[in-house]
Amino acid sequence: MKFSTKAIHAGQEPDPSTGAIMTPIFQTSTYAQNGLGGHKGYEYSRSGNPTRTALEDCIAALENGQYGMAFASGLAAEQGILSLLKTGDHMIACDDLYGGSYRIFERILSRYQIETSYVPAANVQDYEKAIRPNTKLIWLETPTNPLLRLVDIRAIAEIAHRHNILLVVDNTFSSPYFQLPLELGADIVLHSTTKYINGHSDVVGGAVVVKDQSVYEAIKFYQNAAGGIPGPFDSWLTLRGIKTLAVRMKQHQENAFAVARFLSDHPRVEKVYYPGLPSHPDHELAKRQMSGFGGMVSFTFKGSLEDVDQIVRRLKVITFAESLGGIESLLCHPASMTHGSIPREIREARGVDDTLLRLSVGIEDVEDILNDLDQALATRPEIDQDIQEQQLVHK
Ligand code: P1T
Repeated sequence: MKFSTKAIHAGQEPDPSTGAIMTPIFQTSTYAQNGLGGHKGYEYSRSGNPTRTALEDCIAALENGQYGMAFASGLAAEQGILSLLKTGDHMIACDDLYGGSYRIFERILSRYQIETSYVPAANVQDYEKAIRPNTKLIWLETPTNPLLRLVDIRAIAEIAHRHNILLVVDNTFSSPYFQLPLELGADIVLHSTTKYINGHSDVVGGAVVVKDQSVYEAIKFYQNAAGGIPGPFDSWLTLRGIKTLAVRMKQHQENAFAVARFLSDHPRVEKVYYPGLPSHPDHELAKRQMSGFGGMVSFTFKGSLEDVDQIVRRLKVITFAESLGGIESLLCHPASMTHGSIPREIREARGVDDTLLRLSVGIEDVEDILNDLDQALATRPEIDQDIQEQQLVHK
């Protein structure tokens, strides 16, 4: 089956008891057992729930993996993967990544003497140099959050496997529609399903997809033992969102391209980060490794922190908010929001400074998004003049 067909049908047979086309919301915590050991595959909804199973099977099919596991959030899914580590292990991560992932590595894993080394995201050789005898995982985000650098999954997988290390790829930013890390050699794929997979900004969730049975069993054990699972209704909403993933991603990308070109020509914009632009340092890798460039565009502008406040207050169509991947356009200020948990010196050394803005380009009419950006980015004298003219008209 091809992508859209899987998104609509994988894991989702009509309900055998009623013929319902849509997977029912099995809003139950437990299941009747017919005598000792006499259950029909489900005993208790922390361990398994049919609505969640449909979601897990669908995401696994979309990632071309064998096993899917759904979690209560992207970070809960990360914890599931990190449960593969034990005290004294070492991990390598790309240096540009979601601030919450950094916070788990630095504030939670460190309590168990699990150390993380960070390497510049795009520098393949640096990953190999960072390997130690106790390195157990390499953790990539690609494209990275928020600078949209790309990491060569195939090259890093080759390095990881030569050293018996598992490769994790956080595929949240591209979604399986544009990138299939397991096909490129990754062992574990991670999603914040809160983002493109669900796509409607009404659920917080996460997912892990793997190929190998023993890795599956270890993470599955943790999922049940620690209990960070999504409820049936959130699983159902996410399944419903997935059905339109392909059409949404095409439109996100079309709009993002228009936004990236518009910003590149805007006098107030300093630098635009979008892997689809030929000027992007990883554009050639993006063409090789992805089947599209996604819907995220980051940029820096000429100005200061005070100007950020002014710009975001002027927005009318785009909303100033954390998160990404929903149908609506969201603008975020990583330094104070998504990456606020990374100490300033480290964050700025990695390129996330006060004038960086990250736009999750939605699927509204693109002219409305461009006009909104244009009026929000207008320099002060122009705005002042507009206001004066409006006042004159009203007089
Ligand atoms: O928010 P949650 O569902 O727990 O997902 C965490 C997460 C994991 N990986 C990536 C790449 C992410 O971007 C996130 C969450 N990110 C945001 C909330 C954000 O605005 O960047």
